[in-house]
Amino acid sequence: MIFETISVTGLGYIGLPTAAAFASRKKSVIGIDINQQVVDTINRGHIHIVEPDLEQVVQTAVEQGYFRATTQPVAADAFLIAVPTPFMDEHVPDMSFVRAATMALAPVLKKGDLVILESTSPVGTTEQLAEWLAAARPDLRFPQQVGEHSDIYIAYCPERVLPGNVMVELIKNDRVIGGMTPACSARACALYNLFLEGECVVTDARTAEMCKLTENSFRDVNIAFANELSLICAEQGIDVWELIRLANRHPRVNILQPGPGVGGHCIAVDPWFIVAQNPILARLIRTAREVNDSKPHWVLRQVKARVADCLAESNLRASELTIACLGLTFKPDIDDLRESPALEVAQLIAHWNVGATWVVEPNVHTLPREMAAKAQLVSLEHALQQADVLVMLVDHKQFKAVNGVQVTQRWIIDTKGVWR
Ligand code: SAJ
Repeated sequence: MIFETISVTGLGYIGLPTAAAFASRKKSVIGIDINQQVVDTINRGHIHIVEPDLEQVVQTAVEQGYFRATTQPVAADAFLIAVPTPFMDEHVPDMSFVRAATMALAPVLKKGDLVILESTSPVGTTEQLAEWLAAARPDLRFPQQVGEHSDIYIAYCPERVLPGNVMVELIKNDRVIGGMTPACSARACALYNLFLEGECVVTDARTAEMCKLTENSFRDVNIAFANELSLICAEQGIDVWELIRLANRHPRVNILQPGPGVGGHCIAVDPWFIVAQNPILARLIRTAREVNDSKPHWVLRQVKARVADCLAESNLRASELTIACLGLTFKPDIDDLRESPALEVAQLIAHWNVGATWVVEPNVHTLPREMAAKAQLVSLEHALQQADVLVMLVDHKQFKAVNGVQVTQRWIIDTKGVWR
């Protein structure tokens, strides 16, 4: 099983680091992306996302000729698909990017090639992908037709890397390998073992698909527990962070941290894939999503209550008031705004239209379009000196570095317990 050329479709938060990891092992890697700007950036040795240590690996791989990007698939020995799988209305998964990526590579497939789906997908997607390919290439034999003797090997191998620590976790984490046949799994293991230090754990494609959804649903349910506790504690006059710290001293209790909600393209999305396929059975998973999704609105109600206190206790008029939102990204020390509850809270505040809304976000240089007309990006120093109300939304390192004692504002809504 020699993989001379490896193709990676989708050069985003997962595809780009994965392509770079193969290229760093001196494999010829072709990255495919529909976005010409992304392709051009990468071919100049730069990256379009923020991820520690990634740019250096990409730059070296491009300079040494192991990695190039293009918009059209070309022949390769292994094809990885790492395109987005968002959801549409009613939280139904949108598989159109997976389908488009699959159909685009179909014409360049040849006997002996390996196709791996990495995108988070509902159970059964890998079998569906195999059907799409079989329909497009009747000249080739696929696993669902001939089992072990197929011309094309197909597997589902989900990524499980944590944004912000991708270059470490990509190499170190164990990898679930769900081949359509044992031969497919063996090929996929051989491919990942080019850079993997963790173990390849082999299963079938459907279990691997469910495993990915399960991991993120587990985390979502556990964060929902923390978020529900934070609502209850606010009502009971209890410091939720103190409570969790104490409860976690029990040897079998490990409660996660509350926040403004749950964001990112994974945990806020993937559990819905289980709910969409199992609407009657997935009660806890659905409720966890609802608890986490409703948290930004609860935060807004807290902000409104504090602002009412502020107006009652100061000489300010509502129009003179300044509310500073600290953080917009979906978690600390990244630039990713996808499904960000912090962004949602800031938008709700800005559209509430009381006084001025300021935003402090050290990882973003311009406000997203939907906020630009309603809010203003300011420095942390400026917000700390001038704002009337502070809303802590993301525990960025710059915010944690501020000593809470130096914060003079009386009206603070701290969703992350940073300045307790
Ligand atoms: N969050 C909390 N409280 C916590 C932990 C997280 O409110 O105690 C929030 C974060 O602020 C963020 C959201 O949850 O808004 C998700 O952040 P995260 O750090 O839990 O996860 P992601 O989305 O960055 O990455 C997850 C990881 N999955 C698990 O930990 C089970 C990662 O391993 C997956 O590879 C990734 O999803 C993915 O791509 O699916």
